[in-house]
Amino acid sequence: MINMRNKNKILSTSFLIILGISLLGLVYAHWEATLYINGEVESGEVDWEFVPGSVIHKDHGLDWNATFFPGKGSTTLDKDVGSTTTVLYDSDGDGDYDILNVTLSNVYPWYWEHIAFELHNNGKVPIKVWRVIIRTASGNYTYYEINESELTQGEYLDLDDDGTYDIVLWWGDNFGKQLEYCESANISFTITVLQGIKMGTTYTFTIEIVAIQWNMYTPGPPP
Ligand SMILES: [Ca+2]
Ligand SMILES: [Ca+2]
Ligand SMILES: [Ca+2]
Ligand SMILES: [Ca+2]
Repeated sequence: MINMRNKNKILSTSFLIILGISLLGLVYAHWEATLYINGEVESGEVDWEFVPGSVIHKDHGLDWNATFFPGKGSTTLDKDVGSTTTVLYDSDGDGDYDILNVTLSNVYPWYWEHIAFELHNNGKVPIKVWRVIIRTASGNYTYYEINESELTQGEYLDLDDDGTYDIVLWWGDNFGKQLEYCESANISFTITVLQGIKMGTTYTFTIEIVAIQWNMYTPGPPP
């Protein structure tokens, strides 16, 4: 049995808790509004870059080989036939690197590579990693796109535009990850060479990351 006195006590405690939650809500709403306004005001300063010197990959000698499932685990072999090189470019001349160029030389079916880099927010507002654009460097510059909704499957790429897929690229996570001003994120992807590759050939493609102001992010396919 709850007597009247205790009941009043319970009621007043509940009231205080509800008041507290409401105040928290108000503070939170205000904080959100402030961030949003700042984001809007400074929306012209959304920028990001590949961190110079941050690009790393596995094959610096003996080749790696995908076993059984593309992108899932690998073992090293005792031969050095294929090789990978990466170069960063500043395509718009604003002083930061925005394109990662990947070249695969003399690779063969099930050759495997893992490439990682750091992405840095060098703009003024928080950003989120939105999508990845891959372009083949052959005549057609075929355009592929990966976003958060496609993370569960590999992206098959026809690097020489001959109608046969040459590699499958598995992108690591970090879509939708928020980067505050000056923050960086590690991002990586794997490459598995497919049966359709032509032996003794060099294949090149480019990777561009597209980030977006934090409050404009949608996980689905970009419009
Ligand atoms: Ca830039
Ligand atoms: Ca090698
Ligand atoms: Ca640039
Ligand atoms: Ca091909």
